[in-house]
Amino acid sequence: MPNKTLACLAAAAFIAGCGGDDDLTFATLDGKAPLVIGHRGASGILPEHTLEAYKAAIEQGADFIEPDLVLTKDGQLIARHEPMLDSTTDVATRFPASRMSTRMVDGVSTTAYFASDFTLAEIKTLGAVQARAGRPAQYNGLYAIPTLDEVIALAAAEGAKAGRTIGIYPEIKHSTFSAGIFGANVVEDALLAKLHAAYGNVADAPVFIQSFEVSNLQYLNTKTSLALIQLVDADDVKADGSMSLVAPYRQPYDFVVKGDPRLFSDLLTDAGLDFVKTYADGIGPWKPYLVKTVDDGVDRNRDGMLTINDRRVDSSTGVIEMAHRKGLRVHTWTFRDDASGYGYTDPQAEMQAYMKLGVDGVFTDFPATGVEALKTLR
Ligand SMILES: [Ca+2]
Ligand SMILES: [Ca+2]
Repeated sequence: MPNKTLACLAAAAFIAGCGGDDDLTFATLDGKAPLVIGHRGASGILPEHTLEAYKAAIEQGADFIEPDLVLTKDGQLIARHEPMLDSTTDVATRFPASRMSTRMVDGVSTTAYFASDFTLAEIKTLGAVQARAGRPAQYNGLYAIPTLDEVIALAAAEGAKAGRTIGIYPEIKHSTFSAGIFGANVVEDALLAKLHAAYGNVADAPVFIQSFEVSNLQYLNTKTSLALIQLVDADDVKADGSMSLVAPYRQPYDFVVKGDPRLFSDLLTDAGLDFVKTYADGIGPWKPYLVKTVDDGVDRNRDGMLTINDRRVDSSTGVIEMAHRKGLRVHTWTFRDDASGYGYTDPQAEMQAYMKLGVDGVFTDFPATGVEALKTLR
């Protein structure tokens, strides 16, 4: 091994210019470039969780596409961020209000059109709509809601076309809620049946399974060699830069049900990461968990107010380094061109800051920005 490479590997932090692009050394767990993960597809430009949005993410250069998954009434896995169809589809224009129901979703009483009350055939009559204000709305109603099978087929076909492997990063949404309707581990077993058929039951498949809950990942760990990622949430960042933990973003919901007092933040301590390591291959913390910020009195986004969004990112909180010492990957979220960057006004510079700290992957609604951030990282 050339000395130059050795010197690069020996450095604790990201090193630039170690012999050209091919030899760039990253502070990631495996030393490879961090993954750019198309969050709900290229959801910044097209309605989220549609084949069109995933295809756009691949065309923009994403390494992985991310389908969030819920079950239909007839037990089919479809890509939706919530078990409710209201905010991301035109269901209210196609079905009467009598098809709505009221259910407890992670402790919150919710009246909505639930995917679990509709067959796949019914859901296939819906059109996806843009969920976030300020994003292009001209595609509303044009694209169908895809099944997991269709997402897997798309990744394979587009990967073959592009000559590279396109991974998929499925998230099981609201596992406890789903178990209450369909039975314990029904959604987990349905997911594994699809993934094992498509990719095999192997650790190096281009697949990560993610969840905010813990027990379902522990269950999956007994059933699969596929990589598992523990997501770590919070509800907000306080004015002093510390994390705010308020229900339902205070604890994994299965912890709430079981009376386990641990908070999301407890999963990122030394002991918490040791615990996660017993069943998962990595963590997916919300990005403010990873960086220390300071208030230096500068109105960075020039809106006349000093808020959390103006704080300067100072350094790592140590979570990335501690996770890496334990052999855990760190994939963080969500990077958006059109939303608060917690200390950054340039979305590309923001992603680069996290890449330099050593994150193994970034979830972004704008994969092109992530690809460009990586390309110009020095
Ligand atoms: Ca997700
Ligand atoms: Ca400001």
